[in-house]
Formats: sequence, C-alpha cells, structure tokens
Amino acid sequence: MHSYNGKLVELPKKGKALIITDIHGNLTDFKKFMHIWDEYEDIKDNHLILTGDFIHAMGLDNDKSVEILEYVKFLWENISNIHVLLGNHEWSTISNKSLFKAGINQTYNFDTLLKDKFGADNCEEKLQEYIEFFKKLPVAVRTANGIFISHAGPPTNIKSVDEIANITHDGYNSDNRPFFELMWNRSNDFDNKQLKDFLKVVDCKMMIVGHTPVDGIKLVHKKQLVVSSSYGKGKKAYVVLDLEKNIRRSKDLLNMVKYIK
Ligand SMILES: [Mn+2]
Repeated sequence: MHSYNGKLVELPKKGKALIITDIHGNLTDFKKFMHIWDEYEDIKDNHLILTGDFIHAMGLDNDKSVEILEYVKFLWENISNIHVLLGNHEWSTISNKSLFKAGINQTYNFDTLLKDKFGADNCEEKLQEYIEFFKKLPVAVRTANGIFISHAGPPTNIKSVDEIANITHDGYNSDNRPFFELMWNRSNDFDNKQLKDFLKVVDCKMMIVGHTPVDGIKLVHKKQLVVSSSYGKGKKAYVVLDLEKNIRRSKDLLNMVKYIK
C-alpha cells in the first residue's frame, strides 16, 4: 500500500504531518495521540509519523508494548498515510541484541510479554511475525519543505540521500555503521559541522528526532529538534508539521510544537 523510495518516505508540499516519538509501551499516551490524529485523518494529504520506539516500557509498570504493536502494525498495513519508522528498540528486536535500560533487560521483558499473551507454543511464531513487520518499516521521512525526520542520528558519513534509501542493504547489525548511527546517535555523537553536512547531503534545512529523553523538546545546534512525546523528562510534546510552509529557521519549527497533558 505504501510506495516508498526504498527505506525513505518522501512527502510532498501538501497538508500536515503529525509527528510522535518514543511511545515506549505507554497505551494511555498512545490513545491520546490517536484521538489527536482523529482530527487530521479525514484530509487525505495529512500524515501521521511515528518515529519508532513504540515498544519496551523502560522500567515503567503496565507495559502495553504488544497491544500498541498490534495496533500500529494494523494501521501501517492498512492506511497509506500512516508512516511508522524504525527505532533502535525495534532494530534490536531484529538484530537480537539485548537492550538494558533502567537496569532491566527490555528484550527479556518483551519476550515475557509475548509468552504471557500468546502462550509458550505461539510466542516464537509471533516474535518472527513482528520481526518481519519491523523489517518492512522505513527509517526516515524527508519532506518537500526540507525537514528530515528519523528516530535518532544523524549518521556522520553519509554521501548521498540514496544511502538512506538503501541503508538496510548491509544488514541490521552494528557493523552497518550509518544505519547503526541513524538508530542510536545522540547530540554528543556528532558536532555542529557533521549535522550541517548531513542536512546538506539530504537537502534539508532541519531535522526532527526522538530517542533522547528531554523535557518536551530540545534544540540541538539550532538545526535538530529533539522531541519526547511520551517517555521523556517531563513535558510531552509532538509536532504538527505544516508541509506547505517555508521553514527558514528553528523558530518556524518551534511554532509547530504542541503538548499533551
Ligand atoms: Mn531510542
């Protein structure tokens, strides 16, 4: 149903894009965002972008990763203007890497959730089904008004936008450096020049990421907006990106940030 440029989603200069980051198994917040999406979904040029890490509750009680995953999978498979990007937690499920966060093995917890929900006989099959789903997901969105949206990053040695479109060709493992950095890089992994160079290569003015827990939003080197929609350090922010507007400076993007309670 989706027609993507490899692993890159290209959005035209039409409508709005609702951008939501890092749900991390929080069903209450996920439902709030789906209600917000209700107000946008009737217009065919509007898009919903989930920037990955919708699974793994990061030590919080009441991990609803499986319920959210089932819902997100259904949405992505059935609605062409819903875009689900890969985050490092989904990447880790594919690459079979244990993820320790908050002193808890998130991968082990996820396996336990699957066992509880689907039983010991079916949980392995269900895990394989989810891995196949994750492998289909794109890794980034580029908008015609020059915004690059991904889970994390930027990777520091990209030479062309095609490298993003083909980034999974070298596999879902940490030897695939550009892909690894797109999933994992935080602000201390790159400098101002590396961010500028990346944006130039992908022909964008600014980028939006999740991944690093912040108090709602944080601006990095005036060109990267870090957003925490659910799992973060206080305020819960999202972006209603106007795809038709010329974005010249960070203030234009900051004006599109909204919050949930
Ligand atoms: Mn992350």
